[in-house]
Amino acid sequence: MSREIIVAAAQMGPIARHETRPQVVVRMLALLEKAAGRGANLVVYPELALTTFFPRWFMADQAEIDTFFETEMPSAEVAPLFARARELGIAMNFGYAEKTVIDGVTHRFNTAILVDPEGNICLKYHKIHLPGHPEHEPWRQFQHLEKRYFELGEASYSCADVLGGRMSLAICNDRRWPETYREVSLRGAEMLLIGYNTPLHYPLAPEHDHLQSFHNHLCMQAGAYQNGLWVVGVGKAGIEEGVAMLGQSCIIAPTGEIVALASTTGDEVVTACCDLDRCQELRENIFNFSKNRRPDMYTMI
Ligand code: CDV
Repeated sequence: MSREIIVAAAQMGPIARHETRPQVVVRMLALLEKAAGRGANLVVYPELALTTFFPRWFMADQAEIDTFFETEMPSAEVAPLFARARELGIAMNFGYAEKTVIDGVTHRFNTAILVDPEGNICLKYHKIHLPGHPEHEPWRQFQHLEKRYFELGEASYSCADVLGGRMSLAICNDRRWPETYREVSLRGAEMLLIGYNTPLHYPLAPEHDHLQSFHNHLCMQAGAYQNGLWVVGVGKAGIEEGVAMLGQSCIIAPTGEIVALASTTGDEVVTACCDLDRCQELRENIFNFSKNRRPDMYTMI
């Protein structure tokens, strides 16, 4: 049986602060239709795909902050996207800000979900490496307040069997950490889906600003190769509320090669036919973990 799936990286251009969920969903639907026209089985959207990247602003009023959060998924506004994907028989992954009550306590997470072709949420992930800072830092050109608005969640690294393959999720800054790829590959993941929002300017090390694109691909290509899995990285790109965001969305084979790459900073779909059996090219050879990996020597981790 073929284990080839057609994957669509659905990059999104800037989302303005005033853009409503229905307006964003219309854009996501257009990307979905384009992907369907190319035979896609899976569509991958960015981190926090339903809104602008709101952690760039300091907000003191929790009611205002909560306007960026979803309290149910699918919400009435996102339901048309679920319905159309189900109709087309396409699985999808996207990120959103989740507000939920667990045991009477309200939590807020930076969340990604995987929705199977039947429209069921089959995997949920809460971002593990939350970057930025918890307090207002007026010296910055823009804030990065993920540490203020989100908390670490329960839904950490795990996998779901979808479309005949084993899929896993991570979000943005998680892609820079080798632990992410190793953890999911040890769990058997054959494809890792990663949405991101990456400003071109990094206030703490502006001397690296020109390396954003290089580092984006460097970490995902290395993660793919060193763990023998497919990686799909999808950004929110372009000038969003005055902040330049990295595009360069891509699909990476287990060899580390980029097989599809976005060429704009707007809404754009790039696709690749991904043979999940290609993971074996690495996993049965140089990265045969059970034969060659030496956890007994890795005493510091
Ligand atoms: N949304 C992110 O996690 N962004 C970080 C930036 C702040 C470095 C990233 O790793 O791309």
